[in-house]
Amino acid sequence: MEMTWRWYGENNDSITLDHIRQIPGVTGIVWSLHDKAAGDIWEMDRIQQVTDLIRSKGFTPDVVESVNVHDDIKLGLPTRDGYIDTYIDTIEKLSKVGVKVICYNFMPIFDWTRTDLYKEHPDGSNALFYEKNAIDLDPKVMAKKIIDGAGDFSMPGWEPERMAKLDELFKAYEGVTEDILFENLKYFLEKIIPVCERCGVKMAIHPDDPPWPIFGLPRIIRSRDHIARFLKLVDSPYNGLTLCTGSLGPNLSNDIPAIVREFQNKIAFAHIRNVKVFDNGDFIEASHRGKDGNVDVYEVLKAYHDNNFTGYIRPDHGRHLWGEEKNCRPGYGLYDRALGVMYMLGIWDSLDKLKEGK
Ligand SMILES: [Mn+2]
Repeated sequence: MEMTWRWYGENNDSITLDHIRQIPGVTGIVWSLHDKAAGDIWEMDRIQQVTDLIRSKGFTPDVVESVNVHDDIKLGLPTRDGYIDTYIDTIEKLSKVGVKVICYNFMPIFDWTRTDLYKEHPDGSNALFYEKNAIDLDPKVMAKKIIDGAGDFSMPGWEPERMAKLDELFKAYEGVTEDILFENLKYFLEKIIPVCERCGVKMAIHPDDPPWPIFGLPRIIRSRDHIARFLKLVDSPYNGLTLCTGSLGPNLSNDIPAIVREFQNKIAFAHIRNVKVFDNGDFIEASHRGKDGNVDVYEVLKAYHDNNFTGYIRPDHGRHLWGEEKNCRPGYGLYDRALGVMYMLGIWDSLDKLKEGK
């Protein structure tokens, strides 16, 4: 496996590439052009500039997270073909600089959703929190909370311009069921996967977060059965998964180590994150240590290790520690993710030794 780190780009992240170089074992940067909205053209010179910078610091730029999918594609509107052409153009350009994996999601309107970006843990750190009952609120109230809470940082998927069109978007999604969303995803994949096969770029869909429908919108990548259905839409080694333990984790009936074992050959990118789920269904993001939450991180990593996983892996959201609150992107501080890297590498190195019989 290759340990990576999500970085939001120069002047767009509280963390620099020089910081990341000092975390043991991190060899790849997961990047994107974060100022691009879904459907925008990615210019070759911008792509070249970022990947040159990443390489100049000794990292690989093999994984892009994300290239966002326009809602017209998810909705299956006649305008989707133009947006799919633009998406294909981006895949082709990214392949030219050596990108191997593109992470994306197919969630209607909203990206990951939380009710509180800075919920305090008993130890005084704070983290992203989801209160089940608060989600019945008006989605506009929710959007405002997330945008305001993020301060000066723009939140991918929660761009104010998009949120201003919420009424329009909700109307457009009226009548869009799970089956229709699957159909529209299949149409998109049938157009892009042949391009990916030619270019050597794997598409890796990210599960829905949280793993259940919200605001009456369908969500289709949220359990073992949904993943199995997704993989059958287009059967290709280039149609794969970003397996995110933190997205599947809040539904305790998701047996994540079993999911990893079953679909491992289709997992291009592993997101490791821990969540602590409360009896009432609320959940908070916890340290990567398995004992601090409900995700058995050891068993997940063992599932990857047993199958000699050679894909990309990264620590996902961490808590905000040691004064980071509001000085970093929510969930993307330095310290807790760095601790997460060390926890994961500790487990991985031990598993290596055990396998070698040492
Ligand atoms: Mn994730």
